[in-house]
Amino acid sequence: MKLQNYINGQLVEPISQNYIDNVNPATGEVYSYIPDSDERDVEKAVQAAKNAFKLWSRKSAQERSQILLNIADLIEKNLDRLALAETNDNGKPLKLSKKVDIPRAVENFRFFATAILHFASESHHQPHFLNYTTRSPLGVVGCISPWNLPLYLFTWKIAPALAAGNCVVAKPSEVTPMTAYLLSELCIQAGLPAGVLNVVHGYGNKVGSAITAHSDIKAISFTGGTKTGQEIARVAAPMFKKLSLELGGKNATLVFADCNLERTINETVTASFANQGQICLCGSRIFVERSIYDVFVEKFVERTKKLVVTDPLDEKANLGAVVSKPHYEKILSYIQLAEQEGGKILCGGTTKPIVNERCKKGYFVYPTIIIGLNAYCRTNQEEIFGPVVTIQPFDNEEEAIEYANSTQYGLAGSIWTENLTRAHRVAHAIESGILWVNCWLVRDLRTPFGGMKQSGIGREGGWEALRFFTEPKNICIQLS
Ligand code: TXE
Repeated sequence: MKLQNYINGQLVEPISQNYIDNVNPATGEVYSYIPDSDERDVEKAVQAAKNAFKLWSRKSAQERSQILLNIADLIEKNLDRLALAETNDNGKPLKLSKKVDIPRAVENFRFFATAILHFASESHHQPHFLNYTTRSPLGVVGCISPWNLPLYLFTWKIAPALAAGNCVVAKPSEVTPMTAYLLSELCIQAGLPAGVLNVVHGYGNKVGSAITAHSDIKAISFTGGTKTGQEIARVAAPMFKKLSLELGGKNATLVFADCNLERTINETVTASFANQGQICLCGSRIFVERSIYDVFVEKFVERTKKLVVTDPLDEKANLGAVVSKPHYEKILSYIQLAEQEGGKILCGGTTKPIVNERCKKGYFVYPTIIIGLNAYCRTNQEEIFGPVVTIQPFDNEEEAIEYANSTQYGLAGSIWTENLTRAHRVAHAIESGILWVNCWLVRDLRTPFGGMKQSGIGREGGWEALRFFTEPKNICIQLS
């Protein structure tokens, strides 16, 4: 199967006529081909988006909302097909695609399709003057998304951009392009006018960089690696583009002796290994108060060993394959590094799980738990982005906070304690954009989402997203 770009309302071949192999990571087999597009395809997409902007930006919020709701309905109708496509592309368990990824894509469209109906701007009164602020769409914007939550994160960007009246040139990850392609088909069915959304497939250093560098693209919303984010900022900042960068993380899980231990074990195992640990919010460094360290480690290992790593199509799978061969190799290299740094592997490691005949060439990694490392070694400082966690003891709250804040990242974290005062105190002290207390990955789409330090700039979600995708203009009128 050959995927196509979606430009000016049409599904089209890349100008180069070249294609990239698309591999199913659970089987290691090539199963489709992705357009190897370049700056010429991006140029066509930008021109289409510029033309469409005149019409789309003048539509009422209700009209735009209705079309986005149509898209949401079509994603919902095609849930099974999209979930299977996501799993074949990404390696994640099918039940996860069905329960989380595709429903969230529906929610993203519904949330922003309705949010725009309530989006209002401010006015500020002075004795003889009235200020009012308008918020207009920016024009053409670029959305670049990663492979870990493909349709989920793709729609998290394009839905607010479109709702606010922008036209979009979007690039899904070349590692997981399938559901963005299927979405293009659904957008045509939903009656999205030609050119409003354009999806250009291909490599980051060709398509992604052409989007970033294009002078008619007014803003870039990006999720991906910190290095890529730096490169995008380097090119876009001198052009004064608006930037929203959601980058890597090395999130801390802080477990205090006064936590509800059973619940904490249950939830922190999920926080460690969900989606094979390939969620930017996963807790990859666990710090446990020394008095419960041994019992925590024992129970955590026991629970982790019950997780089933198998064919993602199997209902029993808790973990499927990791996303690609290079990523598989990266994860294994970090497990080896951890051993070189003096870490002790309590379960998992570099041994390849035997899955089944279909998946004998797939990229599977057992959930891996490492102890015996200090908080400052490379294993505990660099983002691994796989099913690998470390566990370390701490002696007091100050030490726990210091460890949590010791990395260059500041995306998310979780705190486990029954002491409410401590929960607030520690949450305030941690340098992260998102903190959960006695829970993990509870998402309310109205809340600001994003990180500090090297985890990025800007926030997504709710009004933050709609403000990002609009330009405010203040008008001041003399009243008397
Ligand atoms: O991401 P890239 P990669 C982290 C994770 C992972 C590492 C690298 O640690 O191991 O990043 O992953 C596009 N200009 N995260 O290499 O390359 C690319 O085509 C413009 C964290 O896969 O950043 C894709 O569409 N775009 C993370 C998108 O950027 C460029 C999720 C992300 O890919 C580009 C994924 C360029 N020069 C990885 N180069 C999270 N925050 O959730 C690449 N791209």
